[in-house]
Amino acid sequence: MPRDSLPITHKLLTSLLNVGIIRASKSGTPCSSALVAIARGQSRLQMKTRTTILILTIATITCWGQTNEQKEKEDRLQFVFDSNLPDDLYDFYNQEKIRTSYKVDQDLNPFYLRGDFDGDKKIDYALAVIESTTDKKGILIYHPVTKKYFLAGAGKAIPNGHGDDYSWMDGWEVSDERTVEQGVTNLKPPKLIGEAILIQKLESSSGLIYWDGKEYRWYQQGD
Ligand SMILES: [Ca+2]
Repeated sequence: MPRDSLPITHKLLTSLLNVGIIRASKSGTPCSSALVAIARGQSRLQMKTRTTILILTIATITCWGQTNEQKEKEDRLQFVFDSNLPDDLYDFYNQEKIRTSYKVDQDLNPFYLRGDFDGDKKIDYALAVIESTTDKKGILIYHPVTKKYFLAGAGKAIPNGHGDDYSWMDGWEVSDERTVEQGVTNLKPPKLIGEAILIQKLESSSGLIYWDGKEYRWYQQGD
């Protein structure tokens, strides 16, 4: 078996379970119960990737009739987003308290960024999210080394920022600036420790979200 096939299989199956494409009902059909067991790592079956894909296809077709058209569409979209998350970010986001509190913002492209935001030379992630209870948009920044996460927007206002809802945001990227120029306010530009995240409202304003050693802060750039 290829070295990576089991973790990938596990991730795919967990995604399907999470979005309800495969249903683990109490009575359980033979296909669903077997898949649930495999997904939870309890099965001793040594399945090859091709076999898994075949079973997934059959299970998807078999279970498809259980959902209505709208639900199918949402589940499929969620599955696509889940499947495209890097493993570290996927494991973080799939913690129940995170997943139930924040939806992935599917209106933003890309929907996550990777960079060294805290300057420790290890990869961090920023995920575009919507706070489930308020529909406020923002960013969830995750440091895999310490397993800590930080919010900007989505219900949390960071220092010098634009409030706790980034619904106006329509573009973002990892900034390539190493030295920050004076912005439109009197605030002195920060000395960057890590990579900053450039947030834009297209043809309008822009700002940087940067790590100051303790927390993330905003620095306004354009109007
Ligand atoms: Ca880092």
